[in-house]
Amino acid sequence: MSPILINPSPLRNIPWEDRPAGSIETVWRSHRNPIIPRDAIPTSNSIFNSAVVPFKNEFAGVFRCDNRARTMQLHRGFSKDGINWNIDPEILQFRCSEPEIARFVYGYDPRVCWIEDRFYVTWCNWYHGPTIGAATTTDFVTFDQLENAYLPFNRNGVLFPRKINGNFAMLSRPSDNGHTPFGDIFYSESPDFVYWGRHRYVMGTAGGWQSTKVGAGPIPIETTEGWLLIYHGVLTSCNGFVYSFSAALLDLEKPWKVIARAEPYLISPWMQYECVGDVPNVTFPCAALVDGDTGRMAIYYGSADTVVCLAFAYVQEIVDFVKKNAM
Ligand code: BMA
Repeated sequence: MSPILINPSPLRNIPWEDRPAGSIETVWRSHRNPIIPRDAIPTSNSIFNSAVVPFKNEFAGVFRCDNRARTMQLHRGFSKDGINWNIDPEILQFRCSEPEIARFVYGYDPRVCWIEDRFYVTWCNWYHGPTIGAATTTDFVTFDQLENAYLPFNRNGVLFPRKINGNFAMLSRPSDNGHTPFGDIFYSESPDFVYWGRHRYVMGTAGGWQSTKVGAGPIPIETTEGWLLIYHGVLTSCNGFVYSFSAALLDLEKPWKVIARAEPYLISPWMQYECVGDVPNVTFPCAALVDGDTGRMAIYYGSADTVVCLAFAYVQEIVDFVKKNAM
């Protein structure tokens, strides 16, 4: 049992590769990267920034598939091993009784979070601009769309996996209508998943790799040291944005209080598949699986807005990294 995890669930079939001999990295990449190619379904231009969860002793997920008209769509997918994925070529359909919300224009960067008795999917959803869309599912067959969480413009809506102060809790990144040259992480609560409030500032930009904007990544992981948040940060180079990721620890009951935050990145675009693609120099994590018995983590991230990749780590080692390298 990993002593640091709170309420750990075993996940014996978590995808895993040992750290390569001689590696000094806290997070190391799969030698099978990219694990999902851009053309895994016949209509796709690219498949990236996607979310996976354990499901019925196997795995399921919601995938960002930009099609060959370059419309950003969501698709569901299933996998026995978390590495080889069958992505449904049909666009994911939502049930929604509210016509104002039901009109789907585009969706991207999904996250999936189990809370109490169902999965909640959040994504960047068009409603007169980007905002946070939401839906529930129990079976990855029927998806019931909920009210959008916020007004436009917002992105990177990431739920906590349990209620906090009796409320649903979500991180988000208020933005603009375009490629947003700014961005801080905020926290909000809701008693009913309709009305969101108690908005709190969590953290903003810092130096270097996270100097332009930051946004939450996978669902935070509850540890005895605080919520372990993996988040992306953006640097503006003379040649455009560079997306890296690292981690922070947030207070368990007041998650807007940052306990520690790493100064260096954990992963930055180094590999060819991260540096070359539709948008060069992007590593963008949207999901992490954790095995409660060993503390092993499998982090899913989009590379260069083109393909899905996998990296591995130990929860304890990322927590140690954040504390040792806190800014
Ligand atoms: C952000 C989002 C992400 C994307 C990133 C880099 O604004 O659109 O989906 O990975 O830009 O293009």
